Amino acid sequence: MLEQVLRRPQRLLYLMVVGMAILFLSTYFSLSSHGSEQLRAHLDALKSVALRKNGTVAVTPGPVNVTCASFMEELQTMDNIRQHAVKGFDGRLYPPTFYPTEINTMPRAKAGFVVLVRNGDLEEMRSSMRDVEDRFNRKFGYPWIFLNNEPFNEEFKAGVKKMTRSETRFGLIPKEHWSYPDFIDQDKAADTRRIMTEQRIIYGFSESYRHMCRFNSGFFFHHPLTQDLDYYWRVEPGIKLLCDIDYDPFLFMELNNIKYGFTISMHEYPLTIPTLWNVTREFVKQHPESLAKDNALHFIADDPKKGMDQEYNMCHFWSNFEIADLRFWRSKVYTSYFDFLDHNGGFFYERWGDAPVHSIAASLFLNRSEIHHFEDIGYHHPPWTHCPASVSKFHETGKCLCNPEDSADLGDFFCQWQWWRTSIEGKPDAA
Ligand SMILES: Nc1nc2c(ncn2[C@@H]2O[C@H](COP(=O)(O)OP(=O)(O)OP(=O)(O)O)[C@@H](O)[C@H]2O)c(=O)[nH]1
Ligand SMILES: [Mg+2]
Repeated sequence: MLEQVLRRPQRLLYLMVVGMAILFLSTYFSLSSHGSEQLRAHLDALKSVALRKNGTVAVTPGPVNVTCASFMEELQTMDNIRQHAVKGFDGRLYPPTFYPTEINTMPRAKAGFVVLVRNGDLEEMRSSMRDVEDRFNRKFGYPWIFLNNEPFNEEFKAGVKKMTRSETRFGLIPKEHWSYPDFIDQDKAADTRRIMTEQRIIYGFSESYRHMCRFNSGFFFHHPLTQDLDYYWRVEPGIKLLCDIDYDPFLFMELNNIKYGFTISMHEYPLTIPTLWNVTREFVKQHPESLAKDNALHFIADDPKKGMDQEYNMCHFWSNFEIADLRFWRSKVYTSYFDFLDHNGGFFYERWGDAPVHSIAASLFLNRSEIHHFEDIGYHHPPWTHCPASVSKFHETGKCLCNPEDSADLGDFFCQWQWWRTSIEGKPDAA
């Protein structure tokens, strides 16, 4: 070998070039934490270049073709379609298949669905995903991030993966985000649960419900799997989407500088939060600069002249649906507020929900313009529904399957008119 190289020194040059190339490639993929994903992404990119050139590629098995927008433009006549048709599993000719996410070449926001869920909720979760995918995500391809206080089992992972073509992530919640902090007196917490059980307060008996509310109030936005996201959409098992969503709500948030979006608002049960408002007022007294200049206080308090010197009217955004900006929850003002509440102990000594905590924070620390009611997103979480009002925009157009008369907007229990009186958009037109 050495002799051969010495006889022809140019071979040494070839050997060095090949060696350097191998070294470069292996360093590139091993240094990156996502080496294999990057490799796959590169291969996918190469594949899509090939697709753009060739128009369509048959993927076996079955009559599945992949195509892109420019290729679609060429498919104008039956002859074109026949040319590009593919023989399917049954021997029939199939016109090219298209994936809406690929045709939609708009940039995406740094966003995803964040779901807190138990293994036992698999079927309800799959049902929620079916709606979210069909009504929205099959056109946009945002990832699903599942979080749990116990490890997800293989059945759950396989079951939800089957509901989407998008990326799925599965995260375990760190112990310190789902347990008693050392400043909490656990005997006192147990006493509260006993008293609230006697008083038949909803979820008053439940320890896990309190951990869930505390986690949703203070920690999900710190989870490592959410760190690359700016926006999230909270999805729960067993919900329904009732209207097509044909635009990207995350980009909508970004375009309009919106930090918090909701669909349904209602009153909280006062017995679950006896001291939350007083503790909040104490926080604001200590941090007056935390109040936004044009805040939405009028949503949560009835007299605009009285500022913080009045009672909380119990209105809150129903947080089982949220499209919001994670950077707001990670901000100094919100994290200081959460820490203040947490040290007060009301998540355990009372039964503070994440809905009033999020809602009070958004209403005080954000400007009105930074909060949005997604009037156009028809949504159902048992037992309540939001159905868009405008017949001409949402019902005669075939977008929605719901009855505006069933919408949880009016009636004393709900807080939609408190929002309309506060918001910049006001009440939507029913025509
Ligand atoms: N992993 C995990 N998720 C939970 C637990 N408890 C509740 N969740 C999730 O937390 C969210 C809220 O819980 P829910 O039980 O729906 O509470 P809720 O919406 O206030 O009450 P419902 O009206 O009964 O739906 C849902 O996404 C649940 O899947 C729990 O102990 N572990
Ligand atoms: Mg729920």
